[in-house]
Formats: sequence, structure tokens, C-alpha cells
Amino acid sequence: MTVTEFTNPSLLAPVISNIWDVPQSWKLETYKQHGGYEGLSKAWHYGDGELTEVVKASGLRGRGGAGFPTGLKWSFLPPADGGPRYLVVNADESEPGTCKDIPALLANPHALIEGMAICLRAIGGHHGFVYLRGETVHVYRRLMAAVREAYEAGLIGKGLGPNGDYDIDITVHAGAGAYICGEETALLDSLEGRRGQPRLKPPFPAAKGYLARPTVVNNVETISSVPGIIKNGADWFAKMGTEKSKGHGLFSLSGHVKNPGQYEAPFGITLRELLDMAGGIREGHELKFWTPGGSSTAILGPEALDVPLGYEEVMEAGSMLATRALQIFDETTSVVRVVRAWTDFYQHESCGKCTPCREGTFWMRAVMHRLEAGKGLPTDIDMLYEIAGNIAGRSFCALGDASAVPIQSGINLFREEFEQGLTTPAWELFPYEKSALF
Ligand code: L3W
Ligand code: SF4
Repeated sequence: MTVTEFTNPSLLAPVISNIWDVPQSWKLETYKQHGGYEGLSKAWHYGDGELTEVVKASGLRGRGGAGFPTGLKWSFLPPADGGPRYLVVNADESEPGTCKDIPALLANPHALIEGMAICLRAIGGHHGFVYLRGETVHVYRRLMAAVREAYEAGLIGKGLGPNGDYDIDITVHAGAGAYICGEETALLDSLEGRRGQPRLKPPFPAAKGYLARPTVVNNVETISSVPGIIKNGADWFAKMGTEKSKGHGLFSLSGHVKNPGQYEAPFGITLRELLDMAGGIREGHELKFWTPGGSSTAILGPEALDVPLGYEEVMEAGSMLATRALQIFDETTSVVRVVRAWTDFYQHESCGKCTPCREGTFWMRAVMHRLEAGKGLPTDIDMLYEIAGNIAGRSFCALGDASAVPIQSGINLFREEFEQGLTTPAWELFPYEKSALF
């Protein structure tokens, strides 16, 4: 099936990335020329609770990985008690392979700002934060410039709305570069000025979040999807995608693909169709394995090329859609080397709060290095599998579970390659110069 046969071709028109190719797409003027802030103008005229109902009806699900229904999350906030309620946007993108929020912020920061204003209006909040991955100084500057433009144009600030009585402030906060601060409660601790470590849930942030007040925490792409929904209506959004995974999303193709980058498409598109759009696997090579949503999602083989990329469908295929970070690896790649690199990452980023993850990632890393060097012990593969099994489901937060995923799925799919690690270095079996992209 080719991409044009996939569905109604008009539904392939980009929604989030529609102005990315326009010169100076990040400027307020450009955004407004293309219908920007029309959703917010509409939003001021909705009654209490109505905006949340529209988002619920659209079927929008969280784009940060878990796919939790957005409108439902907003509706979890307790009834107003006169105290503050917050929105915190998770822009701490750091998962290996995940690279959609940073381009979205660079190309169109106003979609996020407009979405934040609509969300704050929906939840009765007046202050929104963007928790941004701090190393991306260029993104910080662009976002700050866009926030300034929005203040100067009176789109956010004091005395907004038809009655001139609504205030909205937006603060951009640069994190210090820890992957764990992308976990929503660690993010909140970090935002409050403490060391970023996950909190026990419940209470969920919706009940007790920033400064123990009701808080919505949503991903950049989630909030950037909201203006289109309010402007065009819930049905417009809901008719795209699959039965349970509605709308459009950014699919990030990286690795051994001819034209890597961001491809916006309706949910339910397949990797085969996305590869068609991206020019296919690099010349003369074939697909060996891929991740549907970053390093925390089980690797899949070519047999999953036609799995519709929706949350439930990918789960049925044995993985997770998560952040749609499709990392493509051809036959020149050593699975052992890739899994070792991801295990290094998780060990380095483990916050150390709980024993299974702190200790387990340390030992998994040591064993993976042995296997990569062809110096594995006969008991190593079963031991690795056992350590991973002792981390998964026994860790305090999703990082521990995630660290087990590459190892378990790698062994499940390519056990013989792990066995080769008992005798032969990965760099002899799969020389770097063949798999390298440069
Ligand atoms: C109120 C309830 N709220 C759930 C909320 C909860 C959260 C959302 C989802 O992890 C995944 C993870 C990574 N009352 C609630 C409730 N909520 N029940 O719903 O919660 P949860 O715990 O399922 O997931 P999470 O902790 O948000 C996210 C996966 O994403 N992932 C991560 C990718 C990395 C990035 C990045 O670098 N940007 O996103 C990749 O696989 O493993 O499974 O808001 O509060 N009863
Ligand atoms: Fe920290 Fe890892 Fe435990 Fe999460 S699972 S709390 S990252 S030690």
C-alpha cells in the first residue's frame, strides 16, 4: 500500500507542521497570517468546562509517550477553590531518538503559546510554565522571543478576554539537562527548585502538582494540537487517525533512512508508508530492526512494517507507540552495540532513588560492555534477562521499566547475536565504518 492509497489524501495535509516551510514561520505575524490565534479568540467565548469537553470529544491523547486522554486529564482537576491552578508544559525532550518537540518549538512556538492560553482558560488557570531542555539555548531564545511578542500583542498578559478580566502569564524555565526531569513529578520538583526525582503517585499532578496545587502537565505537541481543535472543531480532529488514536502527529524518522526528519501524518499510518515518504532505507540495504517510539519501546523487526501506528495497535504488536521516534537500523547494525549504548544512557540517567533501577542499570551496563567486546560469560545472557526482569515492574518510575525494554526485546529478537558476544567483538561482526552514517 502506498501512502496515497492510505486514506483520504486531504487528511495528509499537515496540521502541526503546516507553516514550517514558510519563511520566518516562528514570527507572530506569520503565524497570524495562517490563522494563528483564531482558536484563542474563539476560546474566550466558551463557558466553564466547555473547552475541556471539546478536547475530550476530539479524542486527543497525550503526545509525550503514555497517550493519556488529554481532555480527561484536564477534567481531573478538582473544583475551583479560589487558589492557583497551573499548566506545566513538558519540553524536556531527551529520550534517545525522540526529536519532535524541539523542531516544533523552533518552527512554530506560537502554536504552543496559543495552546497554553486556551488550556489555562479551560482549567481556570493564570500561570503556565514551559520546562525546556536547558541545553537547547537556541530554542530557549526563540521561545522567549515568541512569548515577548505575544505579551506585546496583548495575546497574553493582564486584562484579557471579552470582559478584559482574565490574566495569563507564561514563564519559560530552562532545565539543567537530566532525562529524569522529563518524568512529570521529577519535573515539578525541579521546577520548584529541588533535585529532580520522581514523587510517589497518587496524588497525581492534577490533584497536587506544582507547589502542591492542581496542575496539568502536558507535552509540547499535545498543547500545540489544541488551537487547531478549538478552531476547526472536535469532529475535524476526530475523523483523522484510527478508532482510538485520533488526529495527526509528528513521526520522527532517524537512522538508516534516505531522508530522515519529521513526517506529519494521521495516526494509523504504517512504517512502510512513512518509509515511502522518506525515500526508503538507504541505498542497497534492508531494514533489520526499528523502534516505534524511542529507546524505551521494544524493538520490532521488518514483520511489523504494516502495523498501523496507533497506541493499541503497536501494543498488540509487542511494543509501544510512545513518542513516535522511529529509529531505523539496517543489516549493518549490531543489535548488541545499540542496546549497549541505550543501556549506558539509562544507567547514566538513573536518578538513584530506587534500588532496582540504580543497581540493575549498573550491572546491565557492565554485562552489555562485556558482550560488545566479545568477552561475555556463558551465564551472561540469562543473567541479563533476569536482571531486566527484576527491574521491570519493580521500579519507582518508568525509567527503570524503560531500561529493561531494549535488553529484553533485543534478546527476544536477536538472541544469536547476543550469543556471538561470548566470543566475538561486535565491531568485528559489524564494523563501524559500514553502519556509520557519515
Ligand atoms: C490523574 C489519574 N492523572 C494517569 C496522568 C499522569 C500522566 C499521564 C500518563 O510516562 C511514558 C512512559 C515512558 N488521575 C491518572 C492521571 N494520569 N492516571 O496521565 O501517566 P503514565 O504514568 O502512564 O505515564 P508517564 O509517567 O507520563 C510517559 C514513555 O512515555 N516514553 C517516554 C518518552 C520520552 C519523552 C521525551 O523525551 N520527551 O517523552 C517512551 O516510551 O516510558 O511510559 O500525566 O499524571 N488516575
Ligand atoms: Fe530514579 Fe530509576 Fe527509580 Fe526512576 S526507576 S526513581 S529513575 S532510580
